[in-house]
Amino acid sequence: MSFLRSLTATRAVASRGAPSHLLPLEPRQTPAPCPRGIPSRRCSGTRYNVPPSAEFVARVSGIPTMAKLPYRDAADGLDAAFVGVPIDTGTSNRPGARFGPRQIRVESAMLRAYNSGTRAAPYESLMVADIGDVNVNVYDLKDTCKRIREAYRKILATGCIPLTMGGDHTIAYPILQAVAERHGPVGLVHVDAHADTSDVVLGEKIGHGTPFRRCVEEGLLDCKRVVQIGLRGSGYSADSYEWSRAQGFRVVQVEECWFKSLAPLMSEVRAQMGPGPVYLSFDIDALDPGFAPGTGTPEIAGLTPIQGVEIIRGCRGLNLVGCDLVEVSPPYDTTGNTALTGANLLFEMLCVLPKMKYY
Ligand SMILES: [Mn+2]
Repeated sequence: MSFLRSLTATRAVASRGAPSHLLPLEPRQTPAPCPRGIPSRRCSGTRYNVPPSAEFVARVSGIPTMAKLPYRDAADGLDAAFVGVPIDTGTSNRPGARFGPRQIRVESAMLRAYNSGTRAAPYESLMVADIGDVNVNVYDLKDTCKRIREAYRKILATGCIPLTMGGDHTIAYPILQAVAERHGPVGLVHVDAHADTSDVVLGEKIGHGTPFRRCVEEGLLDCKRVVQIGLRGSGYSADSYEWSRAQGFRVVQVEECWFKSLAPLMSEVRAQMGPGPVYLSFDIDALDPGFAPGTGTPEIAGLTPIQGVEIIRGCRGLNLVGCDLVEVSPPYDTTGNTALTGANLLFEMLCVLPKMKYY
């Protein structure tokens, strides 16, 4: 039984009060149009995929796709797609991010269809689905990068905006190769505890500490339109972010974020980004490990989830061409709250994509 058939059948049952196994499946019905100005989970345009509401379909039932959306095996016909990239081969410390996409999908069962804070209606605005995972090579990071680049070329060629579930931060490099191939050098909103601009680590050029160095070398970024937010932790020299600043990046160390709303910062970031294409890369370790302990390289005194949400909501109006949420490591996430936070941040990203309808 397909998602929509199941949803339709369950809705029909809910309205009649009889158990579903006693009733034949009904043909797909057209949901009622929304009364003007009154959004409801039960009524949304048929043009779009709409996840089943937990009012009618048990949250814990079904195969866990991101946000309970239908699964598709390709991006054709989609405006936006959730994609998993399950690797941790690039991780320097705690492993486990290869399980990130799977756990984010499980915890995403809590997500509902509307954004209560911003009144965004993503499933009345965009055709969205979960298109599964890139088939990575867990034995070979360079081959994995090639596979990611090729997979994202195909996704982007359809005009679909990828919302990526990591996976360690290495994946941002091949994703941005594909993004820049399509859009040219992009602006970057990079939220992270670390700059990820190392040159060589243990003799290797590819890893989760090097992606943005590689991106600059290959001209994938419009360096005057790059901001790094939340950077902190001990460094290999006194000025850990000198290289970033020398490229023209704006660096916002975490100390500049403590004890305050980041809404004013994001107003400046929007001015910095302008109308050009922008990629949003959010490492969950930007958040304080008290909130998000399930990650590979935690650093204390980080951002709050509120500040994380402010950053993403502050990207509303930007020409976003792709987003990722990386470094969720379920083995270190004993409560599931890191993956839950990741799922919610991905939903917030969906809710600021271009062409979003807000009530
Ligand atoms: Mn990172």
